[in-house]
Amino acid sequence: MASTLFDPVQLGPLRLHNRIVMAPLTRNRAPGALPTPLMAEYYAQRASAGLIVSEATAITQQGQGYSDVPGLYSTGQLDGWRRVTDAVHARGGRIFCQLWHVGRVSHTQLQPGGQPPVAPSALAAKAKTWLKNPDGTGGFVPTSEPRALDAAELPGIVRDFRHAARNALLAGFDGVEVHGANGYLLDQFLKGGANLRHDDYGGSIANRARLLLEVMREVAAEVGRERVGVRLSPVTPANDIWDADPQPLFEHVVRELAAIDLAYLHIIEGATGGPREITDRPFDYAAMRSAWRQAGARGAWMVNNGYDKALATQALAQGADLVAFGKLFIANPDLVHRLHDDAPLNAWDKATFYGGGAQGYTDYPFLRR
Ligand code: 8OZ
Repeated sequence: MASTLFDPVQLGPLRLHNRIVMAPLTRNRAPGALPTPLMAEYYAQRASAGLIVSEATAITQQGQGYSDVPGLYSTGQLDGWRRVTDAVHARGGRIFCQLWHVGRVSHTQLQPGGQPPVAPSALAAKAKTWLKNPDGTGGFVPTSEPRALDAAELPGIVRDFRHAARNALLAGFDGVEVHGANGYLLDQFLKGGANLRHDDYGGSIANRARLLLEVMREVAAEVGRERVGVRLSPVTPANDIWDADPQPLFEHVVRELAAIDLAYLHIIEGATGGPREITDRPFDYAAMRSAWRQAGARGAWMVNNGYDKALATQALAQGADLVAFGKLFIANPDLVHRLHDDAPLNAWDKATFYGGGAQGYTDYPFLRR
């Protein structure tokens, strides 16, 4: 019989209680990039997910692109995350840390020394970042003009990812997910819309995939490949990213990833947080998965974007192993229980997605406690 969303599944060394994943969700409630006790409460409320993937977490200050998103490069940040992971584990949950470098999706105000953000090429993203005003309210502003990274700087970025992965395990995370999606640094290298380089990291598919693959090998070497996943978004237009020919690009990427034998691939289908089908950017996800499996991959195939119970059940029947839910988890801390019982779902409040405090964060009601 086909497995259901509520069947346990093995993920590397971890036994997950179910196949329902809490997707990484940026919430901008970490002032000074420090995780707070309120964040521990928020994640602990959602610990019945088979797996939680943390909100995107900057590997360095250079990797920061928004006000009040957390980092994982200072002892204070590690201490804050330790409270989060302890709270999740106390409720029997599992949590991976999503490791993030935003690349050009940033603002000089957030960068070390007020410098420009870094990118594969000196091309600004027509995208917004979120900055906090002095009065504490927040707002979206255009990203700053980036500078192109020198090839000599890239080994340092790979080391920064590896170092953050080590920090994640020190802070009690069960593993890490590298953020390779949504128009951030690694996706900028992958895709022709942001990468105009003429060196070993630009031009051909193999060259554009090089940085991502170097990061994945180093992170896997640091924490063990069975504790590592990666998030990819072949066709999302998020943060002004695009590629003229994503199918061969991503089939190359997954064939190379198969050799690293990661715990999972996390695939955003369509436009992040938006339509699952993009008519001018068709993409064959089944072919991508076949390329990965045919290259010997044993990990889990995690799908995301706009899933409800019916669509998720169908995805499992068609070979997905895990399904990640985002906005539904914001509004329903007990989403697993509600999906299981076909109970009504709380509606989310968009106005409180980014920034603020407990309201719209830890105050969504449970069906029963
Ligand atoms: C929404 C707002 C800010 C950041 C992503 C980390 O899209 C994000 C993000 C989403 O992956």
